[in-house]
Amino acid sequence: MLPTTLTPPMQMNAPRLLQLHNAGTYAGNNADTDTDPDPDPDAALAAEAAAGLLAKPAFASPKFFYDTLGSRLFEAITALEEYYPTRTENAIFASHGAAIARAALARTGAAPVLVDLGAGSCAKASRLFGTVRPRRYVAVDIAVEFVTQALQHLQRENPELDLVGVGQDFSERLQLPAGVVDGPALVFYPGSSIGNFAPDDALRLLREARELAAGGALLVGVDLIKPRALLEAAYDDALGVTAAFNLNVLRHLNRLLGADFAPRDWRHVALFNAEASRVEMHLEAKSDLQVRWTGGERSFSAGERIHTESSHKWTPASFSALLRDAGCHDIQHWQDERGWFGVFLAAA
Ligand code: AVI
Repeated sequence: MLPTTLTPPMQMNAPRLLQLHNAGTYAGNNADTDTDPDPDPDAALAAEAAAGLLAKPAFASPKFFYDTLGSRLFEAITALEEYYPTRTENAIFASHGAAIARAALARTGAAPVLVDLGAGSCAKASRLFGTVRPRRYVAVDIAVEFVTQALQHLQRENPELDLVGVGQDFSERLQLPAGVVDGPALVFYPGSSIGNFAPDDALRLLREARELAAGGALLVGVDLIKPRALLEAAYDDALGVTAAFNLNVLRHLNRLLGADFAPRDWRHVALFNAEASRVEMHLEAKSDLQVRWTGGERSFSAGERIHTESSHKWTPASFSALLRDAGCHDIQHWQDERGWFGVFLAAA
């Protein structure tokens, strides 16, 4: 896949979009960029999805939540009364944003490169522009079109700011094109998305983020352990929005694999697995059934499940230990009054 250089009219600067599956070389404004093209990303995704369906127990990667409808359903989840993480993280930044920015700059030095992992609409990171004053903003997201639109909008609002978009699935490996980060960086990973990684994978990602930040800092939003009832309600809301978000994976798999899942035959299950310190989401077959897709099939017995997501919950002590294992130091965190969510800052 070739990189795309965007040049919207009537602007001094245009955001650069580097569409990568593997890291290439960043060669400056409006330059062509080498990439290591993935021959057929859809075929690779389909193979990954089919392997998960054939596994025992079956699983589907959480990345299959986020097609267009799934992304909208996730936006809706963040507005639900039961889903506290987004609201609580926003409140922490509203109360402590200036202190967080000061502490971040004490670790990175003035005008760091701000790298936003899973940037989406870029809304959370752009709230840091006024206090962190980055010299470049790098938005990394698998959803290339979405992030492109967000960057074009941001460039109109911030015509002088150097903006770069990188289309990358960093769940496998975080490695940006050489030259994008050319000095101390503040790597920002909000929203408790780090919780969607198993602890070993979270450690791997934090190590890669620390290497990227080199002499800078990491700023990570983390959901904290709390009573089971609160956790389970957050992932099984009364309106059924999270159930729709989970069931939508089946529609996505139908499209991707040519499968014949009937969402009505499945039920949404969310439970807190205290031993593993994670909320799990599953899709459970309501009856014995057979699913077929191009090149494969599988029968599911009533009650059999497809594991679709794990959302790990941490304590301030356990997440600080993870950051230290990743090679970080000078760790500080801010949390809300109830201790439901933490924003962690660590020198890289
Ligand atoms: C994106 N991620 C942090 C969300 C979470 O809470 O684990 C995804 C989500 N799944 C169900 N509701 C929200």
